[in-house]
Parts: sequence; C-alpha cells; structure tokens
Amino acid sequence: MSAMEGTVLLVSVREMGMSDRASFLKEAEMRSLLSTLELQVVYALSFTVREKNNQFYIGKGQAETVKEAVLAYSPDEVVIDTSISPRQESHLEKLFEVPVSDREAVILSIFFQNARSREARLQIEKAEAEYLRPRLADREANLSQQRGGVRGAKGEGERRIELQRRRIDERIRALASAIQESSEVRNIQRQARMKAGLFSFALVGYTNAGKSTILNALTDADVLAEDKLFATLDTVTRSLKLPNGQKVLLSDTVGFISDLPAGLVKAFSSTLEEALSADALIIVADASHPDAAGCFRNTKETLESLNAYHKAKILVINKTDSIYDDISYSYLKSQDFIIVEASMKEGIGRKELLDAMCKATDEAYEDIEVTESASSDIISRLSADASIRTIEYSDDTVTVKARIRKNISPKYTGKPQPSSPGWK
Ligand SMILES: Nc1nc2c(ncn2[C@@H]2O[C@H](COP(=O)(O)OP(=O)(O)OP(=O)(O)O)[C@@H](O)[C@H]2O)c(=O)[nH]1
Ligand SMILES: [Mg+2]
Repeated sequence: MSAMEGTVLLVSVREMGMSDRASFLKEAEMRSLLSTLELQVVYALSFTVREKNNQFYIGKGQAETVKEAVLAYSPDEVVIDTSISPRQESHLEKLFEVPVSDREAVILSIFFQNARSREARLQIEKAEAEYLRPRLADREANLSQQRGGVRGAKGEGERRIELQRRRIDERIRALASAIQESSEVRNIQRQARMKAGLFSFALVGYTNAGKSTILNALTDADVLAEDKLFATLDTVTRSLKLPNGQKVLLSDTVGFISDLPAGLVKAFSSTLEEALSADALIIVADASHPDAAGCFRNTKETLESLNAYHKAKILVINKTDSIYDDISYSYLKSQDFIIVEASMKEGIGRKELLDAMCKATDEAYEDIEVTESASSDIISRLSADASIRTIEYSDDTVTVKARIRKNISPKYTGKPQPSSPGWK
C-alpha cells in the first residue's frame, strides 16, 4: 500500500439514506486524499449500496460494472471509498485483476509518505503491519481452498504465508517496544517542561486547517505547512512570549479526519496524548472548507472521545480570506469559545490570537506577594517558578510581588487552591 502510484479508478460508495451533499463532500475529500498521494483519478463511479454483499461489499452487478471500467481505462489500481474486509478486498482484486485499496489503505499510505521522524515511522509501520496481517491470513485461506488437496494437507504456499505471518507478529512486537521506548523519552521531556511550570497550548483540528501555519506565524518553528492532508504527523513544541510577558508553550500535532481508521488512532495515540496534555487547546477551523461545520463537529467528537474537549478555550476560524459558505461560518462564530477570526497565511488575526491566549492564561495565573527575611533565597526560588514583578527591601525583610501559576502558588502562600476542571 505504501507503493501506491499512478492512476486510480475511484469507486464512491453511497450508503442508504446519505444526502447528495454528504456524498459530494465525501467524494471531494477522497479526491484530496488521492491528490495528496499524487494519484490521478482516470475514472470515477458512484454506487448506492442497499445491502452489503458478503463477497464484494458492493453488489455483484456493480462489481461487474467496475470490471468493465477497469478494462476500458486500465487504472493502476481501484480505490473504494469505504472500509471493506480483507476478504472482500481479495475477491475484488481477483475480479478486477488490479490492486484494490480502501479508505484506510489510502490514509495509511499518506501517513507512510509523510512520516519523517523516527517515532512517526515506527507508529505508521506498526499500523501498516497490523493492517496487512489479516490480509495475509485471508490469502492463506484462499490458498488452502486452491491447494488444500487430499485431507487438507498444507500446501507450500500456505506454509510460506504462515512463516510470513509469524514474521509480521515479531515485527509488530519489536515496533511496539521501540514505540514504548521513545514515548518514555518523550514523557520525561514532557515532565521536565511541566516542572518548568509553563502554561501550554496545543493546536488541534481537522487536517489542512492551518495549524502548522499558525505555529510558524507565532514562533520561529519553521515546520512544514502545505496544501496536503496530514502534512504534520509529529508533535512539535515551541515556546513564545505573549504580549503580557508570559512565556508559554505551543504545540502543533497530527490533524483529524472523519472516519479516521481505528488502527491509526491507536498508532498515534501517544503522539496525540502528548498534545492533549496541554493546559488549553486552540481549535483551528478552516472557513474555506466546503464542510467547515462538519469538520468542526468531527474535531469536537474526536476531542470528546479523547476526553479533552473541555480543555478547548480558543477557536481560530482560519482562512477567512476564502470563506466557502456563510452558514458554516456563522455556525462556527456561534461556538462558545474565545473566537479569533483569522487569515493566518497573511498574518491577519495574529495579534488577536496572541491576545486571546493572554486571556486564556489569565484564568490560570494569579498575583502573589511574599515577604521573607532579607537573607532568604526567596528571589531565586520564585524566579524559577514565576515572573517577578517587584522586589522591595525594608530593614531585614524582602517583599516580592510575582505572577505565578495557581497550581504552584500554594508553595509560597501556603493557601490551598480550589481546583477547577480543565486547569492543572
Ligand atoms: N487561503 C488560506 N490558506 C491558508 C491560510 N492559512 C493556511 N493556509 C494554507 O492551508 C494549507 C494547510 O496549512 P497547514 O498549516 O499545513 O495546515 P495543518 O492544519 O497544519 O495541516 P496538516 O498538518 O496537514 O493536518 C497550506 O497550503 C497553507 O498555506 C489562510 O489563512 N488562508
Ligand atoms: Mg500541519
């Protein structure tokens, strides 16, 4: 699947009851996924599936129609825009005599193509091996039928596949332990950052919304931002100083998409977890997307399933230079967040976003005043945890005014803080 190239015959599947608009949007999204892979769609067919066919998923007659189109257009492969079982895939391949990929395989290929860091590579390799494993088993079943022979004696091919399957299992185990190791390293780094007490924000949202563009606009991160889906697969964190002098952390991470394959969610869960451990989330929405409202709802559901939606504080409505439709736009504006309208590519909304971030951090900080003996090391202790505003000496005492995270202040004031949900 990582070697997808060339031309594609696209089969869109319309489930019963799906509206024209929903099926148009679904096909448009699949086309952007394919163009991210630089695959050219030579022909497209769309079918309504009334009842899933065990053998082919689509109906037998529909499969015959695809076969005719395959003969007429000779694509390098057929992409079917839904999730099909390994067995259905293998039946379709046998009928069409070209490789068949489903939506999960397409997204896996994009992740595979875009994975740059060692950790992203490990995660995607594991997801790919897990995707392939049942497909091997299925080929084995086909082979048994063909070569089972007398009393089901094992054929040569079948034995070879068993061996391959064992190798895949070993590979999955090795990858899992390598991922575990690198996620432990990241955890240590994360704990060090948390200890530093810096307030952290994570940029989240649908793929291609402009998260990396925002990280670049606010810091000197210089991460890749391009008009491709899933350009970012790694969490990148940078620090920046807000207009109120507060130093904070900002992370960029992998984007969401509707029906993200479960295998990929699992594969990237440790990367996502890191981003979602931030103190506050900045949801980025793309106003130029034909289904901006749907993408926002998907982001909301994804965050809810990861138990992180309550952390969202700011909604950046990006790409307001090319708003697609006013209904989605008004829907986004009506959300209950600090709203920033932006065209980040041109730097519009940059200042408003920084101000919104100040506002979001305000809730988590407080001003304290500590008086200690002039000979104490209070200044050096406090400067590690807080921004010092003023220092006043009188006789043998020193009074320091400082701005500090609410969760750290009890260390100096002795007052326990009421905990509020969503804030560390
Ligand atoms: N028209 C317009 N395009 C923008 C704006 N901001 C970003 N873009 C473009 O949108 C595309 C995607 O931007 P990225 O920053 O890579 O988006 P992302 O959310 O990081 O995407 P992934 O990492 O792929 O999930 C790029 O081609 C950007 O140049 C904007 O304000 N207006
Ligand atoms: Mg990105």
